[in-house]
Amino acid sequence: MTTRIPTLLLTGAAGLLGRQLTPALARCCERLVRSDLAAALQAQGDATAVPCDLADRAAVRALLQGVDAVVHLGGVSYEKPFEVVLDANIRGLFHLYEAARLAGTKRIVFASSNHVTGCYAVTDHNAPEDPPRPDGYYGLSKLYGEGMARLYFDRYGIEAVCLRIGTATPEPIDHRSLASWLSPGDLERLVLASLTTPGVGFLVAYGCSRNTRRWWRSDEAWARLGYAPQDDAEAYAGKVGHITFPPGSPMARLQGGTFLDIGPFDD
Ligand code: NAI
Ligand code: 15L
Repeated sequence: MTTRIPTLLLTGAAGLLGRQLTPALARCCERLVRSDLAAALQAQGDATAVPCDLADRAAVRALLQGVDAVVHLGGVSYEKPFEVVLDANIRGLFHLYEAARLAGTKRIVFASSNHVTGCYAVTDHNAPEDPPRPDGYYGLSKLYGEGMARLYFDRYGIEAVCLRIGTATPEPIDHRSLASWLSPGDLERLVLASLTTPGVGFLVAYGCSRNTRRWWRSDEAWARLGYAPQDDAEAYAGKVGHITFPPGSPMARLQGGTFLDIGPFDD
């Protein structure tokens, strides 16, 4: 993979991170194709992107035509009932990977999530190779996405970097994110490294800054990517450190935070 990608597809382009990453992604390719749900694009007044529902197999096949690499951000980004997660994150991943195989796409950078391991304790220091412990249907769907990426690398050679992103916000928002924060600058560095590092094969990495309080031991994966985070949430400890969850609650005990307070979804 050269450092300047001929055609790069960004899904979830109308979302928070999609909008944030667009300028940097545009610089690292010859042609950036941005896509999202029609309604999301309309809400942004965005007429230049390609509307596509990931649940629509034919539309996803058309979208991937001529695409060399993908930054896949599209999908449900929060804990929801299984049926809500199903179309975008389960069916959608299948459609994306099948379309990528048919189109000869070389690499997919997948926005996985820390919620793949959200049931680890806040006192744990887990690494990508430790057993998954999803904290809900959303986290489980991201684990499925990582499995899909592994399968399509092993069988069809599509390179994959699965980024278990922490809390990607302009600044840390609470006590929890003093551990999980991924700063905007580090997000950009991590995604660009995931796209352009040669011979990456298949890799799962956590996505956080060099936070003093970080839970995740991702140094090996970061070294393979040449990702050196530059920001530390500790600088915000005085500002947000007092924003905590009820002591002893699952939110306070487990890494997934507020997601542990959502569900079960009884009819
Ligand atoms: P977001 O919710 O702002 O953006 C997701 C985009 O996906 C939305 O624009 C939405 O319209 C689109 N989408 C939803 N269903 C779709 C479908 N069926 N077909 C096509 N597009 C669909 O989320 P955000 O914050 O920008 O996150 C981007 C990705 O990164 C998501 O996959 C999320 O799960 C992941 N992530 C984000 C984190 C964060 O801190 N923002 C942390 C961990 C993971
Ligand atoms: C995620 O996976 C979500 O997409 C994002 O909205 C945040 O909640 C983040 O995790 C987090 O854990 O802070």
